[in-house]
Amino acid sequence: MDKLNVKKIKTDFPILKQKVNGEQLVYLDSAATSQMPVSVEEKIKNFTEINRANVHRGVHTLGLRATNLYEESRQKVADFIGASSAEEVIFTSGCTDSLNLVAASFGEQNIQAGDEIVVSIMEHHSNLLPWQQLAKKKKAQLNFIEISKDGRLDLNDLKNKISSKTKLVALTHVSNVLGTINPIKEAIALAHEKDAVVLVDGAQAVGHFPVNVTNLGADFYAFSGHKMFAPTGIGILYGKKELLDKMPPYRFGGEMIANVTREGATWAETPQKFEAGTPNISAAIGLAAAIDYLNSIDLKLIQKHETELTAYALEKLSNISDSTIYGPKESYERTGVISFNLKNIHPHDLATALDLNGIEVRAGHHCAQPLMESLQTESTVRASLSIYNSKDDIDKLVSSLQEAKEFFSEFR
Ligand code: C6P
Repeated sequence: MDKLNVKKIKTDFPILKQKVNGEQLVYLDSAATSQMPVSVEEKIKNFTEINRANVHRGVHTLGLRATNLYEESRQKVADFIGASSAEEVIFTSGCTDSLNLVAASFGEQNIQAGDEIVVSIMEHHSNLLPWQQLAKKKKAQLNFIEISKDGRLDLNDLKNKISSKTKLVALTHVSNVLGTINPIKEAIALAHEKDAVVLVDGAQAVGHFPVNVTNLGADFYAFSGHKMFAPTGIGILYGKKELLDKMPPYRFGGEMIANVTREGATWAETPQKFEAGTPNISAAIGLAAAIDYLNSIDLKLIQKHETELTAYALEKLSNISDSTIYGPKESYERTGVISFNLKNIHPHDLATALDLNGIEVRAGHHCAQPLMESLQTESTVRASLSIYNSKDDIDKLVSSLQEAKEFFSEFR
C-alpha cells in the first residue's frame, strides 16, 4: 500500500501555513474540529456565487439547482457509509443533534417505565445526557458498560448489562478520550439477540477508517461533518428505513409536512419528516465535497497513516518519564486520539505551554466526565491526529512537553 503524501496534503489546508505565537502551527486538535481543505471551501463558494437558493421550495432554476445539489449530497453520504438508500440519511446540525433526534423521537415513542437503556462509561456527554434525561422522565433504568484497565469496552459486562428489558443500546464507535475502537459489530449482534435497537455514535470514527452501517448492522448511526473536513453546523443521522418510517417527527415547521389543515397535519415521508425548516444547505454541499476529498485520498490509506503515526506517538510519549497514557497500548485497537497526563502538571498548564510553541491540543474532561471519574482523574491533555500530521509534529509535541516539564519542575 502507498504512503500518504503528508507534505502535499498540508498544502490543501491553507490554515496550517500560519505561525501561532511566533511558531509554526502544529494542529493536534482534529478530534475537536478538523481543518477544511480548499476543495471544500471552493465548492461552498461556487454554491454561494452561482446556485444559492432554498431547497424543495422554488420551481425556479436556482431553486432546482440548489435542491439537486442538496439531494446529491445526501446520496453521496449514503454511498459513503453504505446505507441502502438516501432515504435513510437525515441532515442534522451535528452529531449532538442526531443523537437528540433519536432520543426525542424513537426514545419518546418506545421507552417506557421499567425499560432499560444501555450506554458505556466512555460515552461523550452528547450520547449520555439525552438518555439520562429520557430515563429520568420515563422512569427507565440507565445501565453503564464498564471498561477494562487499558480502556477497552468490557464485552462480558456488555453481555451482562443487555437483557430482555433493554430497549436501546447507545454506544460510541470510537472514544473521544481513549481513541479505543469498540467492537461495534459484535456489540450490535449481541444487542440484536435481545431485540434491542442500537444507536452508534460515530463522531470519532467516520473519516478515519471505512464505515459501512449496513455491514455493521447499526440501527442508527450519528456523526458530524466538522470532524471530517466539512463545515460546522452539519451532521448526519443514518437510520434503518423501517425504524425511521415508524418514528414521529421531533420538530415541526416548513417542509416536513404532507398536508396541513386548521385542525391538524400529516407528515412528509422519511427523511423530510425530520428536516423541518431551512437546512444548512451550503454545509451539506460542503460535506459532499469533504467526502470527495476523503475518497480521493482513500480511507484505507488514511487509516494506515493514522495508525502508524499513533504507534509512533504512543512510543515517544511513553518514553517521557512520569507520563500516563490512557487507552489501549496497541495502535491497531485505536485511532489517533491520545490522552495523557504528566505527573504534577495540570493539563491546562501543559496545553498553555504547548500553545506558546504553536502546538494546539485540547485539555480538560473532553465532555466525558463519567469516564474521567472511572480513569480516576479530572482531566487530561489530548493530542488528536489527522491526515495532515507527520512524525515531525509528534517530535515537536514531545520536545515541547519535555521543555514544559523542566519549566514546571522549577516551581516544585
Ligand atoms: N467531541 C471533542 O473534542 P458535535 O459537537 O455535535 O459535533 O459532536 C459531539 C460528539 C459526540 N460524540 C463524540 C464521540 C464526540 O467526540 C463529539 C464531539 C469533540 O471530543 C467536541 S466536545
